[in-house]
Amino acid sequence: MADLFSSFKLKDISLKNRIAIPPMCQYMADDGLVNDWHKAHYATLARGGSGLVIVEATAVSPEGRITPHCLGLWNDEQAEQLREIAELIKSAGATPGIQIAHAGRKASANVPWEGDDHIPEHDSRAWQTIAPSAIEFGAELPRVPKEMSIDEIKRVQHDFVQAARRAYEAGFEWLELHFAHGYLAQSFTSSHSNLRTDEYGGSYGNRARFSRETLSAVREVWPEILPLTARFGVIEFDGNDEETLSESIQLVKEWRQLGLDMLSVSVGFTIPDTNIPWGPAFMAPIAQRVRNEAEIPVSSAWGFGTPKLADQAVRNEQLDLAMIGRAHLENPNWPYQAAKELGKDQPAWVLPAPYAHWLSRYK
Ligand code: FMN
Repeated sequence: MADLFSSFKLKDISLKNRIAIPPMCQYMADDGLVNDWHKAHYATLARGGSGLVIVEATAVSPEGRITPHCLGLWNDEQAEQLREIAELIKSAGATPGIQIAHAGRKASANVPWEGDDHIPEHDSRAWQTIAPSAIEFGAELPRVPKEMSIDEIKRVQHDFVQAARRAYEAGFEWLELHFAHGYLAQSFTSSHSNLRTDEYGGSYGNRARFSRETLSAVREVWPEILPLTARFGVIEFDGNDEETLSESIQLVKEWRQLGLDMLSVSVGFTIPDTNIPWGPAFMAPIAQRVRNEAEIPVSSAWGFGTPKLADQAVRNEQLDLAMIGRAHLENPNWPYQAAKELGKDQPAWVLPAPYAHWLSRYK
């Protein structure tokens, strides 16, 4: 039976344990470029002992950034600097992953600690947002996006492909497509945000076309031997949940046929008014259902930061990988804490030797 500290193999990549750090935006970049913040941050996280570190949502184009301070992968200079991050993660013993993203109608926002709201249109830092339909998210993101033309759809898909190619060339070994959280791909899928009448709207099959085509095109450039994963909001908690979940599972099956290797099961966040049942590990049964019905390995985040909960989710075959986010911000050596609490032999040795040696001495 697998547990949190069992290894996990996907394609040619073997993770040393089932602890993964999900993408977490730092909002610390300028012009999409890595700086000292990112180097220290990702090295610290990777040295903490998790098997996989996924670099934050990295925009495939300037207008795809959530805020002016998001990372980007739309040019070679950005890729060259991200190479250092991939190397830092790898040299610490973790697998370097990256999430590539387009924020759609949620783009052009202030960083969370400066409001998390849309930058006013007249502000020189703001830019035109794009989306499947000219419908605003609402709440703190009231800006009405421009409805994308077919040419714009093709251009963004091409941007995803180029970003994937650059991610590979920069040394990342695990790619996550951000198809979740109300950003561009998720907003194509949802009838809340997609009212198109062409082949990218209407039926669920049409609304899912954007993600299917993007995934297929990325698979062409992302090596077959490396994991291609996606994060997707399979449920909205808007009262229509059974229908959304079964449509989502159907779509995940199609993605699997197109070359998807694993799904990070998440929440839609397509509309502001929902009833999300926040609580420890609340996504575990939903992730398990996707795992069983779509027959694909899954990970999930949201409240697995207590070691026993994460371990149980793996032991109960609800998750193949447990994504541990904020608990790593609180304690970057969370895997050491988990190893101690779960009674693993020589727990300090989940950390690098210069820490592990001293932590296991003088007992
Ligand atoms: N989710 C993404 O898919 N991409 C992101 O870039 C991203 N940025 C985040 C930044 C921060 C600071 C936080 C706290 C969360 C972010 N999330 C993002 C969501 C996390 O990946 C994760 O789902 C969330 O923190 C819940 O997991 P946790 O309870 O273990 O923290």
